[in-house]
Amino acid sequence: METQKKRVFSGIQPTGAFTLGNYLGAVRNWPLLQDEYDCIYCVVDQHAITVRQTPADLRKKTYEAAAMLLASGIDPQKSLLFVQSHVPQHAQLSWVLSCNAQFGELSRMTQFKDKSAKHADNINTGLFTYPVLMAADILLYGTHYVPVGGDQKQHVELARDIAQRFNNAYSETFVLPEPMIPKVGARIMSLQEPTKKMSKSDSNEKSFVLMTDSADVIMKKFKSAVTDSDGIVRYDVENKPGISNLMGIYSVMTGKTMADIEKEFDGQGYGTFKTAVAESVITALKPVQDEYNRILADKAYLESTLKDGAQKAQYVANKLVNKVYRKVGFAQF
Ligand code: ATP
Ligand code: LTN
Repeated sequence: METQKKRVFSGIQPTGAFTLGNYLGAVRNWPLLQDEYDCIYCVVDQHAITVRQTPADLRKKTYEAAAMLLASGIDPQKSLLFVQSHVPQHAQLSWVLSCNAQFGELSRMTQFKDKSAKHADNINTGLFTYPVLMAADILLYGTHYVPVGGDQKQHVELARDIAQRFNNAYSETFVLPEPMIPKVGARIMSLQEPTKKMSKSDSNEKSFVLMTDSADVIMKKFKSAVTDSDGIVRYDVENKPGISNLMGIYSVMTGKTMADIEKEFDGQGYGTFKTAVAESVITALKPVQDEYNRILADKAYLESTLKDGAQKAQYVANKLVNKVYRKVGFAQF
């Protein structure tokens, strides 16, 4: 008998071009799971409006995000790819889950604290209940594993807590999800302040590499990356955060271990090392960028892929929402 594949679900916000952090921490790993797992990937536009967006821009970025996921290797024959707002069951389940999530636990979420400090003029309730919608995304599809960067671990654990609480209150309904975090690349740091996470919303453009940056720009950004003054390529996150971050990037790109990298650049200056890191990134991104430009130009293909994905997702999600509605006691005719 064929055993059923385990479910994988992940999402990314269409809030701008993806950074190298998004790629190495999350997106790059998603296609690698397609054969072993039953994968669902989602462009989470409803999450994006927790921060003020320009409507025309959000629409454009939604297409761009989907094109970048396809260009990175997500194959719609193997995985489902769709836009969150096209599957209304996410918002439906989110309401029920919000009645099973505690104010206190949401108040402890690091991302909420960070984002409300950053957007002090717009601390809307959506920003606060963001992790509940994320729990709905995950729990709707009976997800076992959620491939994300290290910063999202807390949110996946919260989804698990909410699921367990619901199961205890109403009987077994949700699968308890687990985060799937890469060993290397889970937390790519800013190139300018290597103790801070690389983030696309950073005001200093030199702090991040975008997946759409040209080879010249990537080279320049790596060359101006902040390091230290001892001139030795050695992995030591505490004392050499800049060099260690570059080594992490180079390690994911080349598959080399930290020891290999230390040996390779023994006795050489940071200039040579930075050039090698930049080249490894340029080489890895080139085919993705070419494919991205090709797919983005083919709007009909993009739309039909997303439409098909949404239809299939709705079918799965609808069954779960019906089940949840029944369990909580909503009258159904
Ligand atoms: P922002 O920086 O604007 O808050 P973001 O870059 O974190 O947004 P998301 O859409 O929230 O973008 O994240 C998508 C995925 O990328 C998540 O799985 C997240 O964990 C991962 N990710 C984001 N930044 C990094 C990073 N610096 N290193 C590793 N993974 C990251
Ligand atoms: N919160 C995530 C994006 C996200 C997500 C999800 C990730 C929304 N829903 C479901 C995994 C599963 C973020 O900020 N990176």
